[in-house]
Amino acid sequence: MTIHVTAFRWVPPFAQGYVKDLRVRWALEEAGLPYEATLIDGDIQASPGYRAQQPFGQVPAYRDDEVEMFESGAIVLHIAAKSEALSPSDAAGRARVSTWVLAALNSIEPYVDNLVLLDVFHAGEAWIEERRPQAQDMLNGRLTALSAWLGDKDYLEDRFTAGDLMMTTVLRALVESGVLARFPNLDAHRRRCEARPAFGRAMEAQLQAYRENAPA
Ligand SMILES: N[C@@H](CCC(=O)N[C@@H](CS)C(=O)NCC(=O)O)C(=O)O
Repeated sequence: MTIHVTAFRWVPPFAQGYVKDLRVRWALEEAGLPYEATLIDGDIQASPGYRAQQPFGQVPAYRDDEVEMFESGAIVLHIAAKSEALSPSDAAGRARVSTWVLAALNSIEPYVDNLVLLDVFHAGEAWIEERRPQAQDMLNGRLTALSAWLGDKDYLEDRFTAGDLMMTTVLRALVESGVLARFPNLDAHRRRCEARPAFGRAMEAQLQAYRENAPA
């Protein structure tokens, strides 16, 4: 089976290591499935051909011998269905994996983005200082609940799954702000997951493309 994943040829340093093809690369590494990355730029993003594959012109898009997909969460769940490394094979276990992947994307990521994107896209604008406390409070509520669920467990369920993978990719956006450090068990979970060799290989593959295609 040949697997193709789209990724950016290059992004500015602040985004390097955070572009969402990382989720798919990581899942494929955990599953032991080789893949080819198709590197794209702004022209390709805007092209009708790419929009036919990814309507919003974003990365990642995914293709294998059977399916064509976009949305990192959907892609990771597709890969998880192929690999015990990412999901138990029984219906009850699979349901928990889907639940946590969706929880990461739907119940946590919007609150992370509300806070983090203030400084990414609106740095220096006066209104963000009025908005920040509210965004911080809403995020704190979600992280407090997630932290209570995790407790002293190593993973969100009784083993590593695609749910932990997705949650890690969401939570790691909070490291630089210092927010995650206020939730030691969530930060430890993030570190535990990032220490997995498959994460390291995925990260290196993303960064290698940027090194090779850095603007002169
Ligand atoms: N919900 C999408 C979001 C994908 C996404 O935000 N991709 C970003 C990179 S991390 C992108 O392609 N941004 C460029 C753009 O939106 O034009 C997913 O999870 O796949």
